Amino acid sequence: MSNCIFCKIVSGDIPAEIIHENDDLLVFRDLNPQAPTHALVIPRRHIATLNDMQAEDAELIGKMHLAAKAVAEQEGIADAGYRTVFNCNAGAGQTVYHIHLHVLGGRPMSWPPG
Ligand code: DGP
Repeated sequence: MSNCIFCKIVSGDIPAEIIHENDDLLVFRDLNPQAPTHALVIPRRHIATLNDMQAEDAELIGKMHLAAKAVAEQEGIADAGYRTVFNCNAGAGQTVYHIHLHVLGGRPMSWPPG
């Protein structure tokens, strides 16, 4: 998608601090971190929201979670604990319409989220 910020990160047109990648996805640090570790796992392929996921995307969603786990281990937050979040649509706080899995850790977290 030509007007999607995260597609531009995938293509290299916008810089990002990439900390993990493979053929299916990228993980980079969030521009506006909400925790000492705050990374975003995104698929290389444009999918706007979780509502747009299809059954054939199940493996991709699984790989995104495996990437979150790998990044948590890499960042040294796996044992202490970390949170993964998909925001879907504006009511949940989604601001970038290319699905992304937030990976947050490095500080205590409360529940429920705001
Ligand atoms: P959400 O609110 O769930 O749609 O989260 C979008 C996140 O994306 C937000 O935490 C800030 C981050 N973000 C937005 N634009 C950029 C960017 O250009 N670069 C990086 N690294 N992060 C961005």
